[in-house]
Amino acid sequence: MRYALWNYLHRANSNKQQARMMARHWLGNAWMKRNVGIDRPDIMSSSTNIDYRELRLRMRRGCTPTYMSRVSHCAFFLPRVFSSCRRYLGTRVEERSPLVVEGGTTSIGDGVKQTRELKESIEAQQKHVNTLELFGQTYVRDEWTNIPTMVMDKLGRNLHNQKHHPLWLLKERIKDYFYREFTGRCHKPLFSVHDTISPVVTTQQNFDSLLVPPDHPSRYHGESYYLNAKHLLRAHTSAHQRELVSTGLDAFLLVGDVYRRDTVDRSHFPVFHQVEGLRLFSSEQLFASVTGSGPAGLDLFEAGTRTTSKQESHSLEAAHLVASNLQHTLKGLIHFLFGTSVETRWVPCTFPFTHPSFELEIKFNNTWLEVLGCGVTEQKILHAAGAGDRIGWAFGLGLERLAMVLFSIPDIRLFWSNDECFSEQFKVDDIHQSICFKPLSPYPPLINDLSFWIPSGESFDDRDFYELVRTIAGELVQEVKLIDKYTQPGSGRHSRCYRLVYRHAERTLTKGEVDLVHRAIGSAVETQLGVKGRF
Ligand code: FA5
Ligand code: MG
Repeated sequence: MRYALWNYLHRANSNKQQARMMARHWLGNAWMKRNVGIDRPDIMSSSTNIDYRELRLRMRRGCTPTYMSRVSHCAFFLPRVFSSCRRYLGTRVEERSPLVVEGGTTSIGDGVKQTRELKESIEAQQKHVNTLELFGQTYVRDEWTNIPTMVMDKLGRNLHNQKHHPLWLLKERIKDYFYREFTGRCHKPLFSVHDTISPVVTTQQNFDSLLVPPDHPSRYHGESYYLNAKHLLRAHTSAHQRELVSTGLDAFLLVGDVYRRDTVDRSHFPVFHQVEGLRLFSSEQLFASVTGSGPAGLDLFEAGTRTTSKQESHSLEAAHLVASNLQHTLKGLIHFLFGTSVETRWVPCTFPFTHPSFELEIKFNNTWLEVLGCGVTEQKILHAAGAGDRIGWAFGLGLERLAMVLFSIPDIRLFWSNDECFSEQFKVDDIHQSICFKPLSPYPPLINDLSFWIPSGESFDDRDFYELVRTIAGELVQEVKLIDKYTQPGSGRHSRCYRLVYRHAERTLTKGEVDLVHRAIGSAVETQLGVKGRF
């Protein structure tokens, strides 16, 4: 079937160079090298049509779901192949979102000849239609399921655990700070570290356990990646706070990959990594020995409490001490990582699970970049976790953002790079060795705008558009910006214009390649988001 697709791509494109490039992208470099390193006459047959019999046979014989997602990606451009895929795999290839990966990693069937085998094969196929398999668990799909291949492919990569990856390096430095600074009896580290907890969580863990109200926007379908109505890929590492506290821990760091449907720019990515920190104190510990930060802590605490009228259930004085200790700890961490070379500021904010709450921003390339959120943990959460009347703080920091500042990495997509020029720069013997990232050759951006009408009375969610762009363009798009909004007098319909900056992190893109992807996005917004293109 790959031959058939290659054949189709090659014949459908007058530009052979471009056809090769698309084929490499979708069929994989290794396959291309093996099979079409030099144009093979048997593949480049004289027929201009796909051999559908061959296609059907190969589909039945063992298409893995991942492979099917690639096929359906191609199918975006190849309606005939697409309908054929659908005919044989039913809803495994979704029309609305061609990049959705279905099922686990086993193949569908095995050359079905006998009736019994055929029946089994159909049953197995049906199972894949209705389920998703992740980390050995099966989840029943429903109308909440919305995980695209691009995200699925990143599951299990665990960049934070890959030795010498910049995120691993930063994690190790953060651990080192906590191990050195906070020790208990016999100099044993106070903080335990957990970095292998599965990112699949329940809505109970991600929201309810943290007092996120039922109507809170973070619960919207468009905000997160759901396996089904009850399970999602964690949107923050705070999802595990309650379970870890309830195991009796009172000081821990939790490092993990987190997933969000978010904006597209240099400092946001749908998959990123957070370090969660939490520390609890008994009131004796607190009043006897906690280190605060003097008047600066008081200012911070007061700024935070002014932002909301919520009543604290624990004493203001204790909360004040905890907030000061939190600030002291984080200031120490920033100093440990950066010395005095960065400018920082605290910004009061709100989280349902802490009060008061703050964000820390660092000046990076002349703009303020938010790197973490933190606060005094809501007492209700600690009670529910069985922590009695202890009180404490928690923080959640974005590893990518801190690493960008620390190593001068200009674009968040680079963390996923397989280019050795990138990874080699972080291979150091000592985790504290200073590293200043040398940017890979600066590949030029290609900028294309996209405008469309939204029918009057219809709502339109930017994030659906971002998601669609990511689904089709993958990591070719560096940034999507809304540059114009307009309402037509009379008809009441709205127009929007987005600017798409195409830029590959590791190579120069050609205009032809980008035009093709841009056109595909143009037709997908019409068919999938119900708008009318102005192109
Ligand atoms: C949270 O996720 C809270 N759970 C943090 C927290 C923990 C608060 C404990 C209080 C107590 P927030 O959504 O602000 O907060 O994300 C925390 C950090 O993750 C951000 O400061 C940023 O550094 C990083 N981050 C958030 N979204 C993205 C993204 N799309 N790409 C890269 N990094 C991100
Ligand atoms: Mg934030």
